[in-house]
Amino acid sequence: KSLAIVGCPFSGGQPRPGVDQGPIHLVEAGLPKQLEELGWKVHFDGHHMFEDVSAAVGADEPIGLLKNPRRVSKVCQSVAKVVGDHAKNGQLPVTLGGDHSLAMGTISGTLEKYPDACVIWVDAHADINTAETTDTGNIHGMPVAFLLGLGSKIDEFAWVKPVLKPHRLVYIGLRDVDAGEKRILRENNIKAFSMHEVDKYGIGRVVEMALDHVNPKRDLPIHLSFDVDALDPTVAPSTGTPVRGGLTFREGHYICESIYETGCLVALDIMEVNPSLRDAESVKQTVAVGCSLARSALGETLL
Ligand code: DIR
Ligand code: MN
Ligand code: MN
Ligand code: MN
Repeated sequence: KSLAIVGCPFSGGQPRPGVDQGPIHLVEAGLPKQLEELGWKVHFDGHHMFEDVSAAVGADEPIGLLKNPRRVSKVCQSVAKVVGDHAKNGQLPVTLGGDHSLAMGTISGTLEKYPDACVIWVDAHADINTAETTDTGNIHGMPVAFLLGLGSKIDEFAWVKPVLKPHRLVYIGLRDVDAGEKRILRENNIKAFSMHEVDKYGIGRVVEMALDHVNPKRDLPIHLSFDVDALDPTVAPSTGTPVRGGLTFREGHYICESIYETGCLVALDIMEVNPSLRDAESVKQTVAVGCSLARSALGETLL
């Protein structure tokens, strides 16, 4: 039972500074030790600072609408390698963001080691805009589209292979989905449980239905990518794009606990904690929630 914490202080997929400090706060709050106490052998060889990337990239003018495209691409490529290598060494990668564009890297890395893995994406947003549909140009709203191979091909992102199949992806927690994204979800038959379904069926049934869709026999590896903005802003206030009407504290943790119970988890992302937003108490609360979500996904139980 061995895991590797991959700290990714990176904010280039969105405009708000501070999300790069998320992983530093999560580690300083004691996450490595907390995971050790759950019985894991924890490898943490420091945060990945990406200095070589920033130096190599220079000014990084937009490509079409996409902002910071070269930095995002190079950082994600390096994250893919780190995550893939840890997975191949038998260490479950726990990636701490940083903004959610990083999942382009983490999921590429996971699928290299486990080509039949499925992805459970917990988020207020679908993060499935293409170069054509994006309103903001922020790449943290686009990683899923890259992984599915949707949208026009951009040379800079040629390393991202369309490794993810639409039927191996499921969403939980959506409530702020752009019009173009809704069309993409529909056209590609992608299963999504929005907050409407969470209200209607309860989180227990939603997780069961989500697993039935991507992992019917409970025998496929699972990559859980958790954007803390899936939680209600009263639960996780310090994040860049909060949306009201989100998951409760327990609903978020229930998702993590039930995925751990499948025994299929092979990679975990905790993304979009931004310690420079809101007051000190909110920051403390959001960092603590990031840590407790990770613990729940890695075996902490209530009894
Ligand atoms: C919006 C917001 N759909 C975009 N996305 C966010 O920028 O494409 N993702 N906030 O986390
Ligand atoms: Mn490492
Ligand atoms: Mn996200
Ligand atoms: Mn989000």
